[in-house]
Amino acid sequence: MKEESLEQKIAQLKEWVDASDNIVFFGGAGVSTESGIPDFRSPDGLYNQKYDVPPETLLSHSYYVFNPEKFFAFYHDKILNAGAAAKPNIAHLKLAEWERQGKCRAVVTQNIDGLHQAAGSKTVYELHGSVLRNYCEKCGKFFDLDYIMKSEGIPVCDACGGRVKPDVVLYEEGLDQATIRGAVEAISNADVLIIGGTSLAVYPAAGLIDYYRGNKLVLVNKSETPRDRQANLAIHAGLGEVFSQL
Ligand code: CNA
Repeated sequence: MKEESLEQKIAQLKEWVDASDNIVFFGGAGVSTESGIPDFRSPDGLYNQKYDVPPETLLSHSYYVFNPEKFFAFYHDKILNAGAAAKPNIAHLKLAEWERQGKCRAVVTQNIDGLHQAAGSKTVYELHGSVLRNYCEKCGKFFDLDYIMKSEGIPVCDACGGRVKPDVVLYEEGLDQATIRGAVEAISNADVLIIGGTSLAVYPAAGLIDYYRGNKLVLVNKSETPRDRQANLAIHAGLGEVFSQL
């Protein structure tokens, strides 16, 4: 059987989107690459740059605990500075518009950059937390991104001197249960599930798509993923190219 063209696939997606009032979007780092934030696994992503210590280790809980200076040097340089000037792109903006129109029920994201909320989305399940929130490990005081950006070395609480930890889920750490519950409920009740900009390699996050029960599972990703064959519609293209036609 001849495979449909990109135009035909986008037309099919547009038809499903136009007809639905219960779209859920599940996304990853590829959603923000067109805002200038590198992802992890693309050829120019963080994992393909050379480090003495692999990024999975640098961003792990034990590394954070035992090597905080090096952790924060990497975190500042590669995570915070990379996103400092980023603005929402067409995919973030379209999803927020669909929410305002009552079409998109939730965005479930593995991203930690806050760009969905910056675009105006309200129901966003941040599976891996957010760089915008930071808490003192000793007294729990909240600190915004600016505080961490301006800190040098290990950020410390101005009230008690405790170490301030980004509210980001590091490797070896568990996901927030309430966030998972919200995401599972949205995905299991969705009519159209659009998965975009994720290699679907990071668990347990990637496993949440198994809760989808419908027959309009759409995958929009530049490269192939282990779940392409499960999708009712798999589109291998950039999100900007696809979303600008919806
Ligand atoms: P990943 O493993 O780096 O995969 C990204 C996927 O997106 C790849 O398969 C790419 O082919 C694809 N892709 C890249 N650009 C585009 C584009 N413009 N259009 C369509 N597809 C594209 O990232 P995952 O999110 O799957 O991995 C999960 C990690 C990455 C999470 O823990 C995130 O916190 C973490 N991360 C987040 C950010 C961010 O918040 N912006 C940045 C880098 C990494």
